[in-house]
Amino acid sequence: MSLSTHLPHWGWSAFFNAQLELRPLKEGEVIARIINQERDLYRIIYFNHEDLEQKAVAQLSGRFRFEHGESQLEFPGVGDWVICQPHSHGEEAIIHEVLQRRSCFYRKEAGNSMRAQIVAANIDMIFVAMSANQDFNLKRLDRYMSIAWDSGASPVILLTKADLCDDVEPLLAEVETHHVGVPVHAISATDPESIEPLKTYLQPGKSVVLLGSSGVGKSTLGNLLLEKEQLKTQDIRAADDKGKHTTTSRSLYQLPSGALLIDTPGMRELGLLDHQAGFEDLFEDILTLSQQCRFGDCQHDTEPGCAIQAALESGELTMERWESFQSLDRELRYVQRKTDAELARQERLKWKKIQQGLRVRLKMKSRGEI
Ligand SMILES: Nc1nc2c(ncn2[C@@H]2O[C@H](COP(=O)(O)OP(=O)(O)OP(=O)(O)O)[C@@H](O)[C@H]2O)c(=O)[nH]1
Ligand SMILES: [Mg+2]
Ligand SMILES: [Zn+2]
Repeated sequence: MSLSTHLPHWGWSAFFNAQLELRPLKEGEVIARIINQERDLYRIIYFNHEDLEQKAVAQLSGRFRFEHGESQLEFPGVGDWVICQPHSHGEEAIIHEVLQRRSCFYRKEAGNSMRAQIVAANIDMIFVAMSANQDFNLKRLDRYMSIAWDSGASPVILLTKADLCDDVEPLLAEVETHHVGVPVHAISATDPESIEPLKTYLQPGKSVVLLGSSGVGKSTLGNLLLEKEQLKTQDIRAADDKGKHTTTSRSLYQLPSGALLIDTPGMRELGLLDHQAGFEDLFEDILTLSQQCRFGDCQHDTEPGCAIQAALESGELTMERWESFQSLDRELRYVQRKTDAELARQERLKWKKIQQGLRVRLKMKSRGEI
């Protein structure tokens, strides 16, 4: 079966094509890309037998759920390429397989440490957005940058709302020295020219994801790049309401430039990462103190030169505060360990599956079956 020549416009590449040698399409199956996800409902794009672009609502097959029920990271997310089977009328489909990802990032669920969920898959570039107003915070940027580096895609830092900052130059310089080699741009929705430099990243078939805290202007930028008001943005009146975020699900859009853009909801939705962020801000004094301990791996117990013990003695740090830090810290470490173990297990499973596939192929080859 020959594939649609339009697939590369949605980001299809040789990397995915090669996977079809191991798992060829069966009768009636098509290649599709996930363009939106809301819980277990997926919206997909594919090309029908007349090679026309078709959107459909898709669900995972029972067999897929059964086989991958334990490992959330194997479930599809926005940007994933899947093998699916459309129903006869074409507007609904069943997802059978998720192709191996070239890059991805996931969120850990706060309440349930064993669960992690794909935020965006198969992305080439991450626009890490942080506003240049009073919300500017280098530590938070660091956290987003570590998600970005882990994903396998290349980050670009955007200082948004530059119009709300008297002088953006010092911030630019600070970010540049902190993240050497990462492109940094100051942009403002009120100044279309500030968006122009971003267009060099928006090459046809390349996928870009917008990442950053709620309210930094991701969807506003998305609309400017889409050249139309397609994404819902926060009401001006609601701008002080930090409790809610405007974008509630992740979606992929085709830009006029031919690039693909994924908009994501803000930080709160990023689960545990957010908790850790809040934690670090909450106990900034203690984290600063602990950097002053003589030994880098100080347990803040009986070590000589411990800045925490000294602060407890002098009264600078109360015992109550130190204890609440310790209990939260223990909890977070525990959650982190559990999640890491689960992720490692899923990674091993994935490689096992790939190896098994190869073994089957070799066997078939030796028997002259392929
Ligand atoms: N002054 C100024 N306001 C901006 C700019 N960009 C966005 N805003 C405003 O900031 C608010 C939040 O913008 P959104 O685009 O909805 O933010 P978001 O990052 O998509 O937020 P979530 O969807 O909640 O994650 C809106 O009221 C925008 O009008 C900018 O460059 N300058
Ligand atoms: Mg938004
Ligand atoms: Zn110490």
